[in-house]
Amino acid sequence: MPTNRTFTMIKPDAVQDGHSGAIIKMIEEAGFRIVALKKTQLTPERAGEFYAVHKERPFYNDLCKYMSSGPIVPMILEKDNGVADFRALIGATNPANADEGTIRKLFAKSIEANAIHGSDSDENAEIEGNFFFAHIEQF
Ligand code: IDP
Ligand code: MG
Repeated sequence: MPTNRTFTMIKPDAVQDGHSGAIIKMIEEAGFRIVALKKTQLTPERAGEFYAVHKERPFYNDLCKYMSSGPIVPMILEKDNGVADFRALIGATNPANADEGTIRKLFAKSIEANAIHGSDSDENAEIEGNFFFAHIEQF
């Protein structure tokens, strides 16, 4: 597979618990190059925009509240087969179902507070990366 980009963010629970460094280390050791990175915080409205695809789901309001509850660390990453390889590195949405050694197995607290996001397609990776980093001239 050619090199491609994915988008991730370390979620408020993992940042609050001081796991950002350990998670970034796992990401780099798995062969991802960090293209862009920052620490920021979403408003509930911005979180709602990011997760608009889930707005009919019962967990949507709670998710927006949780995702705006503290700082996050969004990143654009690059690697061969980046989207799929990153989903494998983070593990299943529900940490109870996540494989041993995955980021969610190690750091997630619950199906909602599950430590980290990973894009599900090349197309969404580009949209999500632009959501946070469109103002950067070159990345
Ligand atoms: P993903 O992050 O593994 O792609 P999605 O189904 O896209 O999972 O859901 C987006 C986020 O919404 C999840 O990462 C998690 O934080 C939250 N979420 C998903 N399903 C549930 C649920 O059943 N209850 C509460 N929160 C959920
Ligand atoms: Mg998803």
